[in-house]
Amino acid sequence: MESDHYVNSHQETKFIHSGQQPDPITGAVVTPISLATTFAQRGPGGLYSTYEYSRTGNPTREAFEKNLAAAEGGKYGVAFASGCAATNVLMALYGPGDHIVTSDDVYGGTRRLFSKYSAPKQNIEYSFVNTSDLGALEAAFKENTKLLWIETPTNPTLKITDIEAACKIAHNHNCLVAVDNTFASPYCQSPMALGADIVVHSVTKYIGGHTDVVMGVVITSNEDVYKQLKFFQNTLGGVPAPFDCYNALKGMKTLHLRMKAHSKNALKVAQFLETHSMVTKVIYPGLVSHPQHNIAKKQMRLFSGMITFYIKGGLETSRVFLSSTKLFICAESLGAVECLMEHPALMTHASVSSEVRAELGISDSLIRLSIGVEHIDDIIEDLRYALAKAQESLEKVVDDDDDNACGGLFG
Ligand code: P1T
Repeated sequence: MESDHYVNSHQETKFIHSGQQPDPITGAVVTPISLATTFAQRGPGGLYSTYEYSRTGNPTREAFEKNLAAAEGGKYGVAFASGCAATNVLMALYGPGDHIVTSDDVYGGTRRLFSKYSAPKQNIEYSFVNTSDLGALEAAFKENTKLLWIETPTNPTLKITDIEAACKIAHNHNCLVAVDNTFASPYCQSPMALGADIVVHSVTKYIGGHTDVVMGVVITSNEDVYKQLKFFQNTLGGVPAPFDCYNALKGMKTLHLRMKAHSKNALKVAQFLETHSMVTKVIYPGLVSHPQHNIAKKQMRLFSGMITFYIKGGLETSRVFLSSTKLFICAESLGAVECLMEHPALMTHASVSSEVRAELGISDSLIRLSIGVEHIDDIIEDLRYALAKAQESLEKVVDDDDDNACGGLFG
């Protein structure tokens, strides 16, 4: 759906108002949840022509689609029942003989979709490359490359790709660029302003923001891509429920407030972790120590709320840490108001082969944090406690080893 007259407003204003206006009949300020499955084609006053059938078009969904199109600076938004459904429908635009270049470190479910479904079933060829390395990216293009898929920051190792530079390379090869903007959110990063043709979101994350909606969306200004997406939305049928669209719209109204709080807390947590003896490495785009910090600074308004770190020890220490927090909840997903944490190797990226995980640095010591908007002191206290527990367990393992050793450390 085409974006509306808030197109020249600031992000915050667009998030709150785009795609919505008071209901013409009741004056209701909030977009109603329109549950009707079908719409009368003829009424007493004449023809009603806007909607036909709710899979094809729904007023609540359309408000959300317009809102997201405006938020990302695109013309059209097309919503789906999940982030994976949105990615899948975009892949439906391609087929046998087409080649797609993709970031190597993408959400495990995206990698599974590409390598275990689209590649074997649609005969699409994928090259997984480190898109942060522009030389490697340039070398990956072929005659038949149709799409560059970038995830930045990546899930889970938070690699940053220079979106503007990557778009220039791809466009030189007559190739479209899609950016999965889930980890940044439309507030922290605007890929279309940097040249991207398509933006994809798992709405389930920062946009929803309250751990109560599973949804996805694709945004584009490309008329041809939009027409195909609309066709596939109606034909394949993976549409979101009106209630979910309402929830996601509600999430958009506070997105900027939440992203500021997530980003502020995350920087403090990252700085705390960097000083902790149980942490061997912290990855956060807002830290000067991040290898692509300068690119992140150039293309992100704020650095968002995702942190990954390597804990001293192995799987057992990770397990102790993950079971010792009181505030952080060990659960998949991210971008919520509450602090979440997870173990990518055993959870979100378990479907990725162990060889690929090893290449990407997704080891048993890697822990991913989604920093919430609780009070920073409570967040840090919780981490301090769980890290102390992990340290105790590590020292115990060393002691136990000593008990079993013949002659001790120097013996
Ligand atoms: O879960 P779903 O709404 O289908 O979105 C898939 C998806 C797409 N892109 C990115 C970058 C994602 O992180 C996800 C989902 N990720 C998780 C569930 C997770 O915990 O990482």
